[in-house]
Amino acid sequence: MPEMEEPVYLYFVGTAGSGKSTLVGAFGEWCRTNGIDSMSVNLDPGVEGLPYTPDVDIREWVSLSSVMEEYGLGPNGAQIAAADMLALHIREVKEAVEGYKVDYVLVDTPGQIEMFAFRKSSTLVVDALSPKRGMLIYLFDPAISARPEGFISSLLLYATVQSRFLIPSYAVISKSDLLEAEALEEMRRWGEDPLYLDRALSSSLGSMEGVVTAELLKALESLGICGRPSPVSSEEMYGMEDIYNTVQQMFKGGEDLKSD
Ligand SMILES: Nc1nc2c(ncn2[C@@H]2O[C@H](COP(=O)(O)OP(=O)(O)O)[C@@H](O)[C@H]2O)c(=O)[nH]1
Ligand SMILES: [Mg+2]
Repeated sequence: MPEMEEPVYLYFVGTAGSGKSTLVGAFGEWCRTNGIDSMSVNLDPGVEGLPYTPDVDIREWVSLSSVMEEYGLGPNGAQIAAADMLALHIREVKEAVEGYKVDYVLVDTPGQIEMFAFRKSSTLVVDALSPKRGMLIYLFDPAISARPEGFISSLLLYATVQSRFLIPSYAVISKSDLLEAEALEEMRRWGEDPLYLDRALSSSLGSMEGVVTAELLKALESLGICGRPSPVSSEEMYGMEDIYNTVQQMFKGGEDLKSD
């Protein structure tokens, strides 16, 4: 029997409310419709009410309410403690995932991005789950990023997660159904061309900020941090194919999506 190839892990990352959980559900649905084997993993110990039913759920091992109770912490402290405790159970998570034998593992990361982006535990998690076959799907939330100053903040967070995880990444604009075509095109161009973003920024801010951000944006441009983000909508179910095709190109593991 040929050896099963390790699955590809997709980590959905973005600011709170950017649509990670909804996209994990919608992308899983899209995979089912297209005959692609995937499963979902919830890594948010504090979430209440997910828009999908996770196949593997960190809350089975770490729950926010029991961390609060056990350590006498408030919700903020408990979030941090729970995010760190997650790493202690990552072997159990991995074993549970391996029981499914799928090609793609869709990982829903903690609601608050700093729990994932800034903590050592999450690099341990990514290393343990997918040392070679992992990819970040970064969500730009129109609620924040439709304005140039919000886009920059989100772009810097994206640069942060990229430098921390050192696995391939792909940027999307989530909830694209909420945007007018023109606004969407503007955001896509900002991602593609940071100097164009700088121009948009200087017309909306004063000149002082402009000096610092212009230098920053030049650096981001030469590092090739973003590229042109793809529009995605979980609500209207589009953009899933772009994500899939990008992952395919990166790992060439599974089957190509058949076009008919
Ligand atoms: N219009 C629209 N709303 C969305 C979409 N995806 C998510 N949302 C809404 O955005 C909010 C936050 O979504 P959620 O998936 O919980 O975000 P998370 O915190 O990143 O996991 C919810 O109210 C969702 O219904 C989308 O594609 N279109
Ligand atoms: Mg969520």
